[in-house]
Amino acid sequence: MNEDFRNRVFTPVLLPVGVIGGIALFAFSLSRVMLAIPKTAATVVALLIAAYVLGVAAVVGRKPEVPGRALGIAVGVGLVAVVGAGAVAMAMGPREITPPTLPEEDAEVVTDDEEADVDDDVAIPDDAIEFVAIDNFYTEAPETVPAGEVTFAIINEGLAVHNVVIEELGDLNVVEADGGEVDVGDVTLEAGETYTYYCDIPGHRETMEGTFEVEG
Ligand SMILES: [Cu+2]
Repeated sequence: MNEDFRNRVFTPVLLPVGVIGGIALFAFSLSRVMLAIPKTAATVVALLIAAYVLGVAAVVGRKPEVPGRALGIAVGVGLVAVVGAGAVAMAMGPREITPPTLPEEDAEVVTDDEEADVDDDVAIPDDAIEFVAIDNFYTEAPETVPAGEVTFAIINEGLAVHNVVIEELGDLNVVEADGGEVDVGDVTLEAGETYTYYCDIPGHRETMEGTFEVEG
């Protein structure tokens, strides 16, 4: 190499640009390879490359005994190999990357916007007056009820506990069920009366209150 060219162009410009470009090309190609091959293979490749880099470093450490040309060839061969593999990998495209799967949610666990499955441990008589509750509303409640002794049933499709309390009967708690549960209870009602029912769980009455009339 011409001495003048080496001092004015090669050492200050071409060498650094070449080294930086080579590193960038190496990193890019390697990333393509890593994305294309299976995970376990990527680990093996990474180990091999680490070994290769250590090998080159060891050679550099013994540089006085190793001709610069041999070192250049060793680095060049490694670079060409990785870049070549990178080109192949790019042609293949990345492997299917599947996101880590979260553990299946426990079927028993329900989130706020899901309704609990009501289990029917308690049998509801056919003639029962049904109240269906969620958090915090009655989605079903009677408007008229027969007089005399009647059976109330609460079907709690919410998560919180809900009940049906009748104000005119000394705030009698007729039925109460935890989330996903059912409860049945009897109550005696006067003909022609209007009763106010509500849920007496603190804070619930605001949205869980209504009236029904007893047939007379
Ligand atoms: Cu309630």
